[in-house]
Amino acid sequence: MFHSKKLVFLFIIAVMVLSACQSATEAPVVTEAPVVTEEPVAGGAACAPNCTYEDLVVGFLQTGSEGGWRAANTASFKETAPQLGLTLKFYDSQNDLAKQVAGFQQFIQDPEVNVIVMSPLEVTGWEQVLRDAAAAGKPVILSDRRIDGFEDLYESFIGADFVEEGRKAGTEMCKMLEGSASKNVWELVGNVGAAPAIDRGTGFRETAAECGITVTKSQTANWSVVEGKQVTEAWLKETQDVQGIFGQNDEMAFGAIEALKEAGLVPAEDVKIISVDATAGAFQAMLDGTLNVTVECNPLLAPQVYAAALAALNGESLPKWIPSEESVFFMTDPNLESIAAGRKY
Ligand code: GYE
Repeated sequence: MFHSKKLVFLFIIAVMVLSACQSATEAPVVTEAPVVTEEPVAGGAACAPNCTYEDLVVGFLQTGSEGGWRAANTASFKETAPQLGLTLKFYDSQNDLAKQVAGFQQFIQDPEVNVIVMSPLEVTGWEQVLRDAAAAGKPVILSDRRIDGFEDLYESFIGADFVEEGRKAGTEMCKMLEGSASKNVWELVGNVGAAPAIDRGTGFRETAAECGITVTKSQTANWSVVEGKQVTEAWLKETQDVQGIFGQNDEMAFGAIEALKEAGLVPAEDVKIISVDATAGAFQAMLDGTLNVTVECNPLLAPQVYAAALAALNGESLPKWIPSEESVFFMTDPNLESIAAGRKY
């Protein structure tokens, strides 16, 4: 009995991890509905424990449309829903927390929606709506970004280990600044209060400290090229004593690259640059020789998230965190061109 339950559980995890590994370069994988366990715990839905994707109506609260990563993430949800046969209600929070909370309340009230999926703009501010969703019998799945606490009020978080992404960036910056007389690094940070902004900074400082790197400047640039450029320009007016720039996403690093060029510095040579996301734009910048390293953050999360949403609708228990599989890519990789050609985003 215990043995077969464990097998079913491991099967669900295997499906989710597999879809994560394959998704970076291929079309979203259509995953099979999870197998029902022998003693299912009935979910709130009338069809549980035998709900199928056709029964699933997902209310998805997206952050907004702030860049390449987000566009790929949104496309993953919009493309995969019709492939699986589920109904998607998509809400664009326009990077406004109040709008995202209002959208959450709308989905609680919407009689058609039976599972709520959210990419939280910030790590706090969710207690009340999570309690209201629980009272309404609507399971909640977190996609892409975690929140602080209240694990008992959502089914699962599917997304990256942002601290580990930061650690990877710190480790690579150490390697590039080896032997450098000074190791001053500037950090372009994501929107204040967002999990990737907080965690990537934590992870970067952890490994960067091991080789004596000092983060001498750090400021939000809200994931944007324009603000990434403006912030870097302002810093360059103060000093050019910088050996590395850590852009918490590709777009902010692109802005820094432009600012360095206009200041007469050579990006990726005079100043080493590392970004996070590994979007197509980052591969182009590496092929152009202006970006040294990009740490992947996988946006193609929809197959895993929808599989988890269906499992939740059927009242099955899920691991609280399902991390996505990710790599690191280098300007110096001899196969960079063919790697770039094979990527979906
Ligand atoms: O790194 C950034 C986007 O939440 C992981 O949000 C995501 C981040 C991603 O704006 O480009």
